[in-house]
Parts: sequence; structure tokens; C-alpha cells
Amino acid sequence: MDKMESTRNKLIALLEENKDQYISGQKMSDQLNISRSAIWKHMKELEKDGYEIEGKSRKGYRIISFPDKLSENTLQWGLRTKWLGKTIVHREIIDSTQFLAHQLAREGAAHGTVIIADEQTKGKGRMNRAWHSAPGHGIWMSIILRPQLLPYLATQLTLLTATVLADVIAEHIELRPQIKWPNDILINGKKTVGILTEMQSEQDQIQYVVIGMGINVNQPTNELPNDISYKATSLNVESGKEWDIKEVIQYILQTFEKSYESYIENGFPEVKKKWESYGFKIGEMIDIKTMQNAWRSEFLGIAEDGALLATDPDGNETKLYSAEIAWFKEGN
Ligand code: BT5
Repeated sequence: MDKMESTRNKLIALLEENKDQYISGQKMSDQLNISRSAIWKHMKELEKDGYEIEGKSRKGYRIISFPDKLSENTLQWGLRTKWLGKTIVHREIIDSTQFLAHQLAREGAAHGTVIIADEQTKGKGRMNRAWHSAPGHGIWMSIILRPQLLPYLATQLTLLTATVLADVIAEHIELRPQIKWPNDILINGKKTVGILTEMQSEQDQIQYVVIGMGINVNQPTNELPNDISYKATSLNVESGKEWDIKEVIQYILQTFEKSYESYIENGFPEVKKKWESYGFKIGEMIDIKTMQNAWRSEFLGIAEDGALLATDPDGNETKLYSAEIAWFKEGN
């Protein structure tokens, strides 16, 4: 955090502490050790960010409301993480947060840098599929990580991310998420979250990983595009509530940081266990579709490297790295 930002955060803290009364420009200037004109400039910046601040001559300043809208400031305010999101880049509109994340990572952005947009015009899924990113109603976010891992282990980060988002949905939103291998989270059978992990690596070393996550939060039913409305849903539709997007993002970042640290320290087994508690259950029947084939198999678990364990069409045990999977439903 640079000096400007930390002064601004202190200023917001001071206004928050004094929110029921006026605090004089002089008092703020004494406490923050900056001039009164610097205070005034910060106030103007905060107003631009959507903070509503009342200024009265001879009384001072009073904060009336915090902005709903996302910005680097509002996202960082109250964020309880050590390293994740210490740098947040927020855009109202962007092509894809993945593109900017790659660019910033190539330019040396730190481990834990977060890119967030209110709207994406070219949100992307896997294999160049489109990801619909409604303005202001979802979380469209990419995280840059620089893990000291062998490149083949990066898929574990997708599964880790899925467990983090499932935890957030279960604990904070109080809905029952199901993870569909490898990267979807469903609620009541409909997709609410998509995860896209991309990586730049050398043979035995990851340079960086970008984990993109798209979460449908506040879309009402009629705002999900027609072509996917039968298979997609949002937290709003499922819970009947509107969610504070900023709060959900902070909760995600806090949960992610904890789970990531524990994964780096203890390895994949914990993630695997958690994943299996939200994902397919061992022994369940699943439908598998690959480029060449479609068949039904028993779900045998996930391998240490994150691959899906199933039987192939001939009944032999196999590891799958890329396939479309669905729960087998009676009558399908
Ligand atoms: C994914 O791909 O599910 C990964 C989506 C990742 C999106 C995030 S948003 C932040 C970051 N920036 C980006 O540009 N991307 C990441 P995949 O498994 O390929 O699923 C894509 C399919 O999901 C599409 O073909 C649609 O059928 C469906 N879909 C598209 N938009 C959706 C939405 N908003 N909600 C639910 N399903 C959607």
C-alpha cells in the first residue's frame, strides 16, 4: 500500500469512528499529521469514490454513507487478509479480468494481486467459451498467484478454489453448493460459479497462475441470458436475498488466503477431503463426455493431482483430465 492509500484508509477509519458527530478539519489534520488542504483533497477523492461526506463550516466533517460501489478503497476497507488483495485493481468495465491479470503478472505484479471488474465485455470460460458477466450483479475477479509448485499441480488450485467458494456459499450465504468436476459450482443443480485457471510456466517452475472466478450474485431470474437460464442461477435467485458484493468478495479473499496457506503447508489431502464433501460422492454414477466418447461410470474419487478417477467405456480404471461430467439422473 502506498502512502496516499494508507493515509486515506486512516482518514476513513477516523470518519467511521466519529460517524455520529462532526470531526473538525484541524483535529483530523493533527491526528493524521497532514495539512488541512491535504485533508480537503482526500475528501474530494472520497466523494468521487461514492462516500457521502457532509462538511459544515466551524463543525467539520461527518460521514453520511459508505459507497455501495466497488473501488480499490471500499474493497480494502475492512479486508482482513495478510497478503491477498494487498493490491487490488478495480475497473468498472473491462474486456476480461483474465487479460489484465496476465498483463500485470507479466509486468511483475505481486503474489496475491487481485483484479475485479463490475462488468466484463469479453468474459471467458474454458476453451474460449463465453462467460456472461452482467454489469454490477456478479463477482468477476482474477487472482494472481506465484506458488512454488510444480506446474502439473496447478490443477489442484482449481479444486482448492472450488472448495473455498463452496465454503463461502455454505457459510456466508447459507445455501448448499455442489461442486461439479472440475470447475463448476451448482446450487440446486444449476451453475452459479465458474472457475478458470490459467498458468504461465517453465518446465519445472510456475511463473504465475491466474485464477479467474465468476460468481452470479444479484441477478434476478430474468437477467440470466436466455440461452443459459435453464442451467444457470444466482445467489439472489436461490436465496431470495440481495447480497453486498463487497462483503462477499472480502469473505472470499479471507477464506481463500487461509485455505491456500493451509494447502501450501499441508498439501492436497485436506483439499481433496473437502472437495469430496461438496462434490460427487464415491460410488455415485456419473455421465462422462469427452471429445470422442460419452459413457456412464462410477465416480471413484479424485487423484492426488486433481484428476478425476472413473472407469473408461471398457470398464478399466482411468484418470481423466479433461471432460464434461454430470450427475447421472434417473430417466436421463
Ligand atoms: C467456466 O468456464 O465456468 C469459467 C468461467 C470463469 C469466469 C471468470 S469471471 C472472472 C475471470 N475473467 C474471465 O474472463 N473469466 C473468469 P466453462 O466451464 O467453460 O463454462 C462456460 C459455460 O458456462 C458457457 O458456455 C455457458 O454455457 C455457461 N455460462 C456462461 N456464463 C454463465 C454465467 N454467468 N452463469 C452460469 N453459466 C454461464
